[in-house]
Amino acid sequence: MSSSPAYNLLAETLEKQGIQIETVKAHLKQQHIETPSWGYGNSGTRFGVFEQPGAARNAAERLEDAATVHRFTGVAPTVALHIPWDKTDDWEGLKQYAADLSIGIGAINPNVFQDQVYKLGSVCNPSTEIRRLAIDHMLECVDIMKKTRSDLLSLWFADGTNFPGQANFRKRKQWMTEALSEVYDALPDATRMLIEYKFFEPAFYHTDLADWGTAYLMAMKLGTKAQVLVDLGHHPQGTNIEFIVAYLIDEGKLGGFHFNSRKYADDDLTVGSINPQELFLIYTELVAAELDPETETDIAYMIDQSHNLKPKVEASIQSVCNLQKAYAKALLVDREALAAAQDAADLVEAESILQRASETDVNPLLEQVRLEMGRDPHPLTAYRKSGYYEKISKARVGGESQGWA
Ligand code: PSV
Ligand code: MN
Repeated sequence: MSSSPAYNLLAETLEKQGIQIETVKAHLKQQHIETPSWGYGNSGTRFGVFEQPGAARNAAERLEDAATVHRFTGVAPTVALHIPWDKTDDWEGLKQYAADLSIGIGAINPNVFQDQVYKLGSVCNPSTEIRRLAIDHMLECVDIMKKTRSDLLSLWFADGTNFPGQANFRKRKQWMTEALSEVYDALPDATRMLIEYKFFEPAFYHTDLADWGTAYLMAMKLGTKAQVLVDLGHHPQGTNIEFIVAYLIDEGKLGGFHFNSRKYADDDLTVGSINPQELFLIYTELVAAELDPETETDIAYMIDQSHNLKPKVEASIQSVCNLQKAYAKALLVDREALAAAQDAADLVEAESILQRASETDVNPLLEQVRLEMGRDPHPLTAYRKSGYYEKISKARVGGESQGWA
């Protein structure tokens, strides 16, 4: 297969640095990024929802969009579902439709935050009946995992309080533990529960699972099938997320990611758009673990973005490409030289090694990888030319929208 002069030059430069380009490409070809079904339907903020032409109205249309993102990128072969937004009476049919579209169903996300009954919380609600409803919904999702052959139950709770004195923190911690234990015990073999934390919102005084420590504690109590999920939008300003990532990996408790980007809080901006350096540093830790034969990891790489304003499929393709870029750069870090600089306490050299990798233009490399995978080297341009957006804009008119909006 022919390659561009830019790629040849890059390959030559990297080989001189002792970096095996074929190994780097092999890693990039097996990258797996899951896109969220809720990124394809209409969504908005609490101030309003702006409808988009062609927005997916139901689970089947969301699968079609996810499959389109995979078709153009080659590295997004699964889609996460949110229940009840993606609920259907025919799980077998939906699973088959996904297979027909050459994608698979990924994580199942229960929704215990939107129904009116959850106004004061779900598993930490003061009402025994509402706590039961929330647990039963999660058990229903375990059943959906069985029907769709999903191996991930991804949990996020909006539970928290808004006023001092509103509730008893310790009681709520015990309710959370009881609920998670019951669901954990129902998990099928070879599946995992991912526990997502978020430091605030929708509650503003306290949140029951506010940080990696509280999520980790629950995962520890439950057992090996429970791990922590890191959503990049769920930390206070300035948090060193790459450090959290390294810590969780070292404890065997990093189960998954929700990628997005943020300026202020949980903004759902395009991953890599605000702080690409942070994303690179996170990937640097992930690749370090991937390359270490002593470290075992099983990390689900998922995007969690609701594209309120950007055309949804385009925004997803753009996000996937940004993740490829961050991963590629992290694969170019000279690990041996970095370890030597760290051992010698050569701070300037250590930082320069990271900078060299992060400043490398990896576009020619990614274009070559896509060509070798039988894809167009420029996914976004190819998608825009494909006529898919025009087709869905015409076809998806009227009808009930099932989901956020
Ligand atoms: C909450 O902010 C969150 O990050 C959770 O993952 C939800 O499931 C998702 O967003 C969708 O609203
Ligand atoms: Mn999330």
